[in-house]
Parts: sequence; structure tokens; C-alpha cells
Amino acid sequence: MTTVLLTGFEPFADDATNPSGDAVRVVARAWSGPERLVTAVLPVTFEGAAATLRALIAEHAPQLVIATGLAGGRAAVTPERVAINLIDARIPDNVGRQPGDEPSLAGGPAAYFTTLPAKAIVRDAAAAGIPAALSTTAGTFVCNHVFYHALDAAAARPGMRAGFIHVPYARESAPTGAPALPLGDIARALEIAVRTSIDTADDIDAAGGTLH
Ligand code: PCA
Repeated sequence: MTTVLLTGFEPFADDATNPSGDAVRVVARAWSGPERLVTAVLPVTFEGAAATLRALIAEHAPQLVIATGLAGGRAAVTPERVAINLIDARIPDNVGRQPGDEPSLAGGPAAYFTTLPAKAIVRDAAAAGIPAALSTTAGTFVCNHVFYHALDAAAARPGMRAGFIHVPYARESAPTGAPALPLGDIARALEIAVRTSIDTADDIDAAGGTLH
């Protein structure tokens, strides 16, 4: 049976909630298969998040891993294309660590490309009426770190695809004035990302890059 691992994050910085973790819980409650869905809410700590993700991969041997996190300020659901081997934390993580200019994985490749069908996910989320766009940077904080480790794990596991999706604030809990989507739409977009990834072996050929 196909196993899917879908993760979000706990709250961090000044926020009381994190829509990625909340949306993953919504997807878990509504999931009706046929694949086995394993979900987790990761700590926003460099050590804990990567170790937890790797332990979940080792335990459940998923064919598909989709990690998600909050990108406060973005207005769309954004599949990430590139994970870079760089940590440069602008704020401390949830245990107060703030590494600067360190690799996510010493000796690892400079970057990995997502192995999710990112353009097909954008197409299908948009077709469902949910704002979606590709992103070429997941930043240099805990999300990019987890994204990098997911792809590094995938590189050693033929048959496992992995990637990362940043989501906007949820309307129900967004700071005043921040772009946001209803939590239900964020959850729906993640469900679509899972379904599209399962159904799409090779990404579609569509224009989707940016000029800057
Ligand atoms: N967003 C942060 C870390 C956890 C999260 O949800 C990030 O983009 O790195």
C-alpha cells in the first residue's frame, strides 16, 4: 500500500498558531484513503525537525513525503522548487538556536530540486480556486532545512519522492493586514498536492518561472 507522510510545523516566533500544522490536522481528520496517510507536526528547531522527519521516514518508509510550513506574507500556496544546503537564521528557533552560514548537512550537495510535480500542483490548486504559485526559495530557516533533509533522504531511497510547500497565514488567525487564506482552503490545497503527486509521475511542461 502507498504510504504518504504529510507534515506541518508547530507555531514559532510571535504566532500562537501555525496554519501548516493546523491544516495537516484537518487533512488527517478528513482522510479517507486509499493510501495510508501519516501526519506529524514538527518542532521549529533545526535539530528536532530534521531528526523527527528522518525518523518518520525510517519508520514508515513512505513513497511520498510532503512537508509544509508557514511563509507569513505570501498570499498563495507555494510549492518550493529548490532546497539549498544553507542555514542562516534571521530569528532563533524554538529552542533559541540561531545558526548563521552553516550547511544543513556538512558535505552534502549545494542544493536539491523538489521531486514533487510542483507545476501540476499549482495547476490543480488553482483549478480548485485556491491561489497557488511556484517558489524558488524556501528561505534559510527551519523550513528549508527540513526540505533539504527530506530530499537528501529521498536521494538514498529510490521510489520515494519528496518536497515542500509553504502556505500563507490562515484567515482565522492571521496578524492584522497579513495576506491570508481560509484554513479550509489551505488544507484542501495540501490534499490536492498529495493527490496530484500520487497521480503525476512527471511534472507538466508549463511556463512557471520568474524574472527575478
Ligand atoms: N515556517 C518557518 C519555519 C516553520 C514554519 O512554519 C520557515 O519558513 O522556515
